[in-house]
Amino acid sequence: MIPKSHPRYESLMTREKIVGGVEKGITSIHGLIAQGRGEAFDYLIGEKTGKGALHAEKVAAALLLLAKRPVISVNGNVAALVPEEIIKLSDAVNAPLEVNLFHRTEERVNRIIQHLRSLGAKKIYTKSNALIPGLDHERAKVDSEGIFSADIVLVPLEDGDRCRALVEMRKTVIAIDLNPLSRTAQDAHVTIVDNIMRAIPNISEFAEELKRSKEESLEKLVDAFNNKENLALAIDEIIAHLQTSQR
Ligand code: PTJ
Repeated sequence: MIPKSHPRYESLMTREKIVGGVEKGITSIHGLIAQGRGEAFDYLIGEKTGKGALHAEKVAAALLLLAKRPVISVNGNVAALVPEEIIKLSDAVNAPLEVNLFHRTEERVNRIIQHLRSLGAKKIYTKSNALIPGLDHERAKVDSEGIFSADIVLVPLEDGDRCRALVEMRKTVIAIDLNPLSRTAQDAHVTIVDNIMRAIPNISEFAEELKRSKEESLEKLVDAFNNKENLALAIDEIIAHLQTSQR
């Protein structure tokens, strides 16, 4: 039992969620390593949503609202860390979920689907009847009506090459990745350098706010966004945070 008064309470509770995910068989053991890597970057950004990340979250909400066939990709870490929040976002922007795993086993896919359904997920693409071209690992397996034919895909905590393959399929890719230097972060159209625990609720909040906006103003927001500049801002924010942390 972690006391609420512990100075690292939130971070430790997040760890508990990931460990719980592994114990329930929804998160891969490699997910623990990914979480550790994420934590290190979160430390560098000051464990808060920076200006650039907030801006990317708003643009992501606009893109999801504008999309004709948006899909939210879910892996074992996402299912353990933010299951309710991802379902709420799915409802807010009308984007079905699809489980897509790097360390894929049919058992884990089914457990994640059951977990999401038990928490109220309405629309989940569950077939694996199509392949993303150019990928020779398990992440290539997708639903022909889901990720395969989506126009916009939200990919939180990616491992790299699927993001590029989706971009090559001419899809618009929104990534959530605490590492601004990762291949995913560099290849996506909109990269949110933030912890998924903060990013998903923020995107949902922006979606609720932007729902009332005209399509043209959403398009304006999207067109004005430059991912390279925003990634450079994320790195500047890390440097600024490190400089102010020096004693
Ligand atoms: O469930 P599976 O089989 O699909 O596997 C999922 C993981 C995440 C294990 C797999 O995709 C993987 O190995 O990913 P990587 O290569 O470790 O990359 C994960 C990226 O997400 C890294 O750049 C981390 O910094 C970042 N990351 C980790 N935790 C978080 C995060 N970004 C945002 N929020 C986090 N909580």
